[in-house]
Amino acid sequence: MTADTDADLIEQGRKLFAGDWQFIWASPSIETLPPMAGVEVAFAGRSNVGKSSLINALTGRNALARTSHTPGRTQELIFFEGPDNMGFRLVDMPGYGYASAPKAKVASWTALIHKFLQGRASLARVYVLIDARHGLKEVDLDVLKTLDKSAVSYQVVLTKADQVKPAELEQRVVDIKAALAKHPAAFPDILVTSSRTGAGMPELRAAMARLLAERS
Ligand SMILES: Nc1nc2c(ncn2[C@@H]2O[C@H](COP(=O)(O)OP(=O)(O)O)[C@@H](O)[C@H]2O)c(=O)[nH]1
Ligand SMILES: [Mg+2]
Repeated sequence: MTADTDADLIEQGRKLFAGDWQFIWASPSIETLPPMAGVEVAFAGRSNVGKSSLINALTGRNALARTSHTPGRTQELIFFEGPDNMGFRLVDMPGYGYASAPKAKVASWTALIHKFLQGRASLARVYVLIDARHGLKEVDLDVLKTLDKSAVSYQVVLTKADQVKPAELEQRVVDIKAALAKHPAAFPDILVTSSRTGAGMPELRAAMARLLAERS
């Protein structure tokens, strides 16, 4: 890729998120999902990893996706749509791996997530968010395995990069890349972001602009 295409994609990504994003649908179950349409990109990750904050940072709307200090509060698939009926949606997935949740609840979230990942033709990509302070955990690896079995391409996005020293961040990226080598369906590259500082947002928007261009 040339520097020019890079700059073009960054600009396309900026435009994609410059307009007014809206909440369109919340679904607590697989039966109540919105009809499949357009191109959907989902954000998955452990509770509290920063999914909602990332969606807010991407769209430039501080309160579009609700953020919470109480892990595990979002138990629905939440759909957001971009402006001008461009047919592009973001999906905030229910967080997994919430340690103190009752077992039955964990099982029902897991079933919902797995069903969604496996049966959604409009779903073009899943971004798996990983906390830069903690790296990959056992529950994350389970989700990667599920994604390997689904037809959806996925990529790891490190969150909260502002909380980690540069050397530690570099090591985390190396470790995760090594782990991803065992997951051929995963993008080998990792996006490093911070919703707090905005780091990595132009690149993540550009990645979605490229995906949209490939899909349409
Ligand atoms: N320092 C820092 N904190 C963050 C960042 N992103 C999210 N957080 C905090 O992490 C907590 C959980 O974020 P939230 O977006 O609700 O996570 P979710 O459960 O995955 O949706 C909140 O207290 C956020 O303020 C970030 O980039 N940097
Ligand atoms: Mg959330």
